Amino acid sequence: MTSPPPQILPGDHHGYMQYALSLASKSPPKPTNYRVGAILLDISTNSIITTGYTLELSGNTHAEQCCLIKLSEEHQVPEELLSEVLPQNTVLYTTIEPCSKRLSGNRPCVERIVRLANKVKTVYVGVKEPETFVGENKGRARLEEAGIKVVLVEGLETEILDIATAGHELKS
Ligand code: HJL
Ligand code: ZN
Repeated sequence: MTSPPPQILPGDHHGYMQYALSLASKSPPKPTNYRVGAILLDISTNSIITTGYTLELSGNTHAEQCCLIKLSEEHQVPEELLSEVLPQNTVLYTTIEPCSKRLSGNRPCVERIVRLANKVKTVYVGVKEPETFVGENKGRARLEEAGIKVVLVEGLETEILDIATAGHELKS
């Protein structure tokens, strides 16, 4: 379990990104991916729906994917049908932009989020994905095509990338 979040004021994107970063720092380092933290927030009530970080759950799991798997287990609803249980105004905070391609070939997080586009209105990202693993990430464009707004929250880039690449031999 994560420790309860500090009270973050509605619209404090920097505050939520900082909290997502604290989640990322719990992720075990792995040279072939990034340590990422993510939060799903109900903006109507300013309440956290769920959180996740890279490799939090067993298997090769991404932060955003962990958020969705945890919610799916909680509600006993398959991941692809989560839009049935998500609040009307859900937003996602993630320290690195959601992936559009994975070296492992697993389903990219962008596809998982696009399935929930009628509920997930905005994705706040702390940095664009560095090009180390999969070249240019098409995540932002794919989300925007699906009508999801993508907003870069500035100011934590250095810390986000430091935590994301901790344990990597060749830092990007
Ligand atoms: C995001 C994560 C995570 C990445 N990106 N947004 N959240 N690990 O939790 C993106 C990176 C992939 C590699 C390797 N990382 O993770 O491109 O093995 O981790 O499927 O492409 O792919 P796998
Ligand atoms: Zn991903």
